Amino acid sequence: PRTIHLKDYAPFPWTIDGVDLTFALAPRATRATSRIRFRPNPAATATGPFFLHGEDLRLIEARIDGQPVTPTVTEDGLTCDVPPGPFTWEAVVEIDPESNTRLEGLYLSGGMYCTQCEAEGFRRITYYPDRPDVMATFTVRIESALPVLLSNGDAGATGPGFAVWHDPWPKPSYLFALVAGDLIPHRDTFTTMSGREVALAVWVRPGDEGKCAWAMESLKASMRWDEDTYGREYDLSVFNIVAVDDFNMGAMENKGLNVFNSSAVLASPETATDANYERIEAIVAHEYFHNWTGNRITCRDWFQLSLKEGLTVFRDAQFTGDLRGRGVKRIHDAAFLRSAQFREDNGPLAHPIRPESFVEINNFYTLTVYEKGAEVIAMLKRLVGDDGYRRALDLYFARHDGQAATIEDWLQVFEDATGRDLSQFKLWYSQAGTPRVRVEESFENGTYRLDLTQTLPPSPGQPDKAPMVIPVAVGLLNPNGDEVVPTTMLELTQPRQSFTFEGLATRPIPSILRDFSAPVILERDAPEGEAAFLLAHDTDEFNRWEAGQTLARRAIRAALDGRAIDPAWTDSLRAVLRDDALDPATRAVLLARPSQEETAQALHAEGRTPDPLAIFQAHETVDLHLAEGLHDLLPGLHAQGQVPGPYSPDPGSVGRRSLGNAALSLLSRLDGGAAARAQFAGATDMTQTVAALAALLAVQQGEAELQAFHDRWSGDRLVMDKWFALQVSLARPEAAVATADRLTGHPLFDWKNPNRFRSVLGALAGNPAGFHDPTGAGYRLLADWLIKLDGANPQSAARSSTAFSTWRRLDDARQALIESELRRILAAPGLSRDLSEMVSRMLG
Ligand code: BAL
Ligand code: ZN
Repeated sequence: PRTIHLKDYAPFPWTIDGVDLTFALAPRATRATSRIRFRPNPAATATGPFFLHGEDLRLIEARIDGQPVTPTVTEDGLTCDVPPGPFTWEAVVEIDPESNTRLEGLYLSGGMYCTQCEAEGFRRITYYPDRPDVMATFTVRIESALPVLLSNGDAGATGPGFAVWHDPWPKPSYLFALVAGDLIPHRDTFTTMSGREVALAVWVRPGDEGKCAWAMESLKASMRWDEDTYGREYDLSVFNIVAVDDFNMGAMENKGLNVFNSSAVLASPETATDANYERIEAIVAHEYFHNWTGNRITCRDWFQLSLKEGLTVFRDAQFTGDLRGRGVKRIHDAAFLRSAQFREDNGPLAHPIRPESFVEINNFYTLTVYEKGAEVIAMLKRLVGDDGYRRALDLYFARHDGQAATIEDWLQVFEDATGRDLSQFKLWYSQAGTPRVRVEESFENGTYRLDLTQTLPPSPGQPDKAPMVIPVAVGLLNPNGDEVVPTTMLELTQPRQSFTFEGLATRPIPSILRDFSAPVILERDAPEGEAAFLLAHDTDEFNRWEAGQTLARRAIRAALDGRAIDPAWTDSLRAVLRDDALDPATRAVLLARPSQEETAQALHAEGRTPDPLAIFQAHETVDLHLAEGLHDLLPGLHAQGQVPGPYSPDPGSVGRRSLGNAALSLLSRLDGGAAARAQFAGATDMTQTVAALAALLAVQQGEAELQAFHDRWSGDRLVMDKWFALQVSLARPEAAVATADRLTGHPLFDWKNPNRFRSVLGALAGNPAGFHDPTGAGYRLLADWLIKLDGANPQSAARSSTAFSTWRRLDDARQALIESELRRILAAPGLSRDLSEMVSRMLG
């Protein structure tokens, strides 16, 4: 397969004045007729043959300016002789949605037609220059007897058996969408800031119509927020969301017609947890925000993916922070980044936010492009300030509306709006890996000095790195707990740099990297007692939590090394947990300890070989220690989670339940599961049910509850995903592989459904001690399933293969076992470009 390089970018030699598409839908033979008006692109730097992408299409006929032509058709497209001036291209192709198990292009899910075109699915629908810098207006006619026929833009003519849609906004093909089916709408309206009324609808399969209200609320909140916060108004008369059961991603921002994985839409108190409600709210917002950051301004090429994804993740995080509390949102995001994106950085899949090359772009929809991409924007905002950020964004929308832009364009608006030179900052986009910042300090004659040293470890293809711009937010506290120096932004730009604070009466206690001001690893030998002090006194919510994490890390390390755990941890936690002035959500995150993955990374960084089983056992020891140390508080904290009245996903109620359930999970380590069993029996919503079941499974209880859950919910697809996932992710190390293997034989295990596949095989990868079973049985099971899934859905198979990505940090025996599985996958006949690129990169 061919490698695509950023440096080879060249504009398409033609531009498009308009696209007309007609679809005659049929499960095995859909006819797509295209009529595309091309003219030479005045901005083209070179001419070339007229090449249109196309895959798995049957070309019936083609015409240029009405005359039949015979293009040269290859596996990935066609070429054709064309006139030198403007011309109209027409083609009729036949496609087979029913056999499309890749879920890219036009396919059938549960009897409905739907599409997924990002990144390169449109070429499976018709011949087209399927690249994001070719933008055009589309008119779409759908012919089908199905009752609901949807496409992008505003509705046009409609009649028995057909509907026409016109999208007035030029867009790249990856934002095209079509949906046809027997669907029920949940409708509402939204009046925009300039007084235009927009018809909103969430479309679902019959039976799901009672589960749409939350997605609709989230949509309206997003539309209002983007007006209030960024001055961005919606620009069509309709906005449709459709829920689809079989979907590779979470959702897709097609212009005016967002298509969603049903797990990111459907919610009712009985079937969805608080976490599901929060995820729906965030994804609805994310896709809606793409209307400006992604659709109105799109990407010049796929190397610029973070231009829209990093920015849109940043925007959805701001939105969630505004609605649900900034501190806790920041803590959740940082914890996620550390365990998931730092993990990506910790092995052969490490790559820059803007990669230089790829074989299959689907493999770069990664945590680095998305989450680290958002962190980089958060740093930019810290460096230029809130006003500078707003000016830069206003300029970005004004200057680039209607364009396909680059990271250079993005940074240029910041330079122009703020006068700041961002040439060094730009390294965040090109250098891979997680920087480490070492902190040393001294205090003399009233002057406190911080010496910061930055290093960036080598990553694939990048042995040597240049120093980055790292904003380090610091505050200083007096030993009595008062803040003597409020949060100050230090800008680390050199390999080593000193910062001084003068005129201090006593040696201060530093609070460093407040609000997780940069996505780095801080290295510091903190004096005894400092973390406990900060846990009690820090005014920064993130660093207060971080102090608790530092104590938890020490406890885990003591357990790993067979030492006694310092009681200072539970002692200082007791004080904050008893503080009723502290909101429950904050207290809940204080009860969570670092993930097993974080512990593995920390050991690896010290040159030790992480043993997944030993790490699991150490975390178990620490959980038991925490439960015992807090035993008298746990029933009271658990009781706070019983929120009276009907279920509501408001932040206050969610916070209370998260505290109650964090306490329940510890309590079950002491009471044999009694409280969890009682909660399960009395629960009236899915949050309380799942928390109780999880608490039971974590202590090897809950057989009867698992069966009851199955019997109650076997008809609900999304709820059953939880049933599958819980058992696998909470299985004891020695039982996890067998559990996963057994569940793949369950009659409801539909492996071609990405959600269901992940609920078993993804959950196995999420149970490190189980997956890394020393016999290699977990590796074998996953490899078998990846090979099988690859034949049907390469994109999902490639994504699931990341379970192996940290293999090089394991012991020799495990490395040998994984290497032989990776080689077995690579040798599988007919392996996809997607999976072969991933496995090749992992083998290095
Ligand atoms: N653009 C792919 C799905 C998402 O990031 O919204
Ligand atoms: Zn996105």
